[in-house]
Amino acid sequence: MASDLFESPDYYGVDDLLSEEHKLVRAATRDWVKKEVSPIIEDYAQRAAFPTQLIKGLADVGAFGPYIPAEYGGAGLDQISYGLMMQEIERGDSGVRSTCSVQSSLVMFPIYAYGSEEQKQKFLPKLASGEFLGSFGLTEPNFGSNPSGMITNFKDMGDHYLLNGAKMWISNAPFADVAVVWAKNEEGRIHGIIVERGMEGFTTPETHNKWSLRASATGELVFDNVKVPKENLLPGRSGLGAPLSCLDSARYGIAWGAVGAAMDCYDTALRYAKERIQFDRPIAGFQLQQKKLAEMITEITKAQLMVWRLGTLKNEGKASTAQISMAKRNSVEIALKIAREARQMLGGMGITGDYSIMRHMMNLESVVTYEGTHDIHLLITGMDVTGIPAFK
Ligand code: TGC
Ligand code: FAD
Repeated sequence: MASDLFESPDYYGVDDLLSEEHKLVRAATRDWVKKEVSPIIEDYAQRAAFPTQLIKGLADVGAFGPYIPAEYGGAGLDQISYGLMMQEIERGDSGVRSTCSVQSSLVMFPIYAYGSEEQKQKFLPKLASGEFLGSFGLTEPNFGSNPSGMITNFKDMGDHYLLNGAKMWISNAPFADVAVVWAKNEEGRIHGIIVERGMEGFTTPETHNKWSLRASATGELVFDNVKVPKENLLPGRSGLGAPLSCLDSARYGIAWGAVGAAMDCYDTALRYAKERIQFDRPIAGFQLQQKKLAEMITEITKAQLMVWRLGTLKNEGKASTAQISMAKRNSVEIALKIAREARQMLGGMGITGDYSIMRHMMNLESVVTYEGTHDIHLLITGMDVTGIPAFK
């Protein structure tokens, strides 16, 4: 890939809404992405390889558990800092951001929010330092948008639980040391259970042939009579609301992250358009190209303001599931549209790995699907404004 010349667009002076700490966190993450992610990521994506060497650096910049208190190894930052980190990391690659979303919001968050003190002490510091990589198993082959139908289950065997079933499409699975798995007990109630690599009957086959998120490892979690110690059950919350509350946190990070991918595509297209000469003038001088750029910066500006406001609500403990859902849907939708338009602006060069745009575009096809599809998020907003669920 060409060298990383990224300059962040800020058309409405959103920077003025950030504290000095926010700006420092963003600058540190951006510098790290420019130095460690941009030079290698295209090669890893082309080879569909997971860049494990980034794990330590992600931990060092605080991207594993940014808002988890320092006593458990987290960075103890606020929600806007968390959002800015996800923005900068996804500016580099959605797959690298995925690794952080899963680790922070889908593994560390449920252990922090619903785990016992022993579970927190045992797992959180190692997850924060990157010594452990985690995954989150909710989706099953026959239950994606409708996780309440899951069939993965566990039985109480007296001194342990016996876990059976399978999860599919699980980020980090092939490399994960621990998995927070959602399964039904004998009464059909959903619980979170921590499964550790090495437990007999637990396997994590990798999912191949993805055209999207190629630098993120995806796999299955398969449980064949896995004996799980009773102390690995998350005691603090049960029911579908438990995993859905984790999704709130991860969707919030994605809402910021996708803006980062959009900013990278816009910045690349703007620079290219000013330099690329056709018909004896820069293509940036043609009205049709200016329309594309004008629409991109407008949508990026609206999304930047939306996620900033969502961050302030989240800091105050007031962000609702529906508000987070709207921001996740909007950011990913505008990012995908911007990636497609930006790719066209680069002509033939846009389809190559010399530029980041095509990789972002393909990655965003996963981002628009996971953590609730675009359509499911439309239905969440629809339910919120009408009071009538239209899922079933
Ligand atoms: P519904 O009846 O609406 O709710 C069931 C119970 O949960 C409560 N609840 C919540 N609680 C806390 N936080 C939330 N956000 C909550 N949303 C709902 C709700 O009050 C209810 O409680 P109770 O006490 O009445 O039982 O559930 P439903 O079955 O009708 O489903 C609603 C729907 C469709 C919105 C939900 O299932 C959904 O969001 N589906 C999408 C599935 C999804 O997003 N899967 C993501 C899997 S993880 C992933 O993709 C990771 S990718 C990570 C990466 O690589 O970055
Ligand atoms: P389906 O639910 O089968 O949906 C198919 C289509 O039907 C979609 O367009 C959907 O919008 C539509 N649809 C479904 N229900 C309705 C309805 N009621 N009304 C209208 N339209 C509807 N899951 C995890 O648990 N952990 C992970 O770490 C994880 N990582 C992932 C990584 C990648 C790369 C991908 C692609 C997925 C990942 N997922 C993960 C799974 C992801 O959350 C699901 O793919 C997603 O929730 C959609 O489920 P599905 O693929 O089964 O699609």
